[in-house]
Amino acid sequence: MNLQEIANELYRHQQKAEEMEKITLRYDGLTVEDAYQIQRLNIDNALRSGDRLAGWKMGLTSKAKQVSVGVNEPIYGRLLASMELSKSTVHLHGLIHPRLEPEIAFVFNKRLEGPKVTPRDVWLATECVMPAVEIIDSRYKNFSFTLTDVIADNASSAKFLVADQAYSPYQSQWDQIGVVMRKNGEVMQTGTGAAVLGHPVRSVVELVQMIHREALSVEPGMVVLTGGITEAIHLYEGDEVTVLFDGMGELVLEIE
Ligand code: 0L1
Ligand code: MG
Repeated sequence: MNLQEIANELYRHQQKAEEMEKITLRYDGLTVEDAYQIQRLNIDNALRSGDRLAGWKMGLTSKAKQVSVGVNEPIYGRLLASMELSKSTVHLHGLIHPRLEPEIAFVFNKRLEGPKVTPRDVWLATECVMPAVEIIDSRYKNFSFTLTDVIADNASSAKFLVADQAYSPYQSQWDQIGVVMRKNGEVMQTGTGAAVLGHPVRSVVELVQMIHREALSVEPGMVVLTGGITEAIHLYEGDEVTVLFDGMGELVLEIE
């Protein structure tokens, strides 16, 4: 099994926005470690083309998502600078079957590393916390995959947007932040920060411990998307999505 070839195939499908069969249909016995190697090789292709690692994302952080994929731990993916939206207009061109989910983003001013990182270490390294949304887009047909498929596919990463306003990490109880997501005026999803592993800070702790297995760390200036607060909603041309974060304003996205 050539992990580089699998990574190249995923990269090509992502670049052309063409869906593909799950890789596990062809590669029996792919391990979680193999899948993270494929993810890294896939991202290396982007870095060679001039992109930059902007941070990390956590996925499958809610019980509901873990159950739907049949796992009991979250996964991580890599965020590239090219994935970050600078304005709230989202172009569907270049995406296959995008979905959007509300998240809480952390931005760091110190390196975070090691197997024993604690929530206190995370707070000490946090510059600010920001409301955010992630647009996920599986490269697989029907958005259907196993754990190893989705890890290799960079945890379905596609785009993300953080709010204009940043907040002090100490300003809020991030597990109690309520979120209401509306599409075209209709309430589609509601949730609270506690949906993310009980508290979004726990997601950062898990991330640091997981990437330590590959001798990697969260670097100053990086952003971490901690995980979906609600189920993701489908996006279609012409939609207007608003995501209201309790006491922290609203992100408004126009889908074109
Ligand atoms: O950000 C996420 O939680 C997505 C992780 C991968 C699973 C999915 O695509 O729903
Ligand atoms: Mg997400």
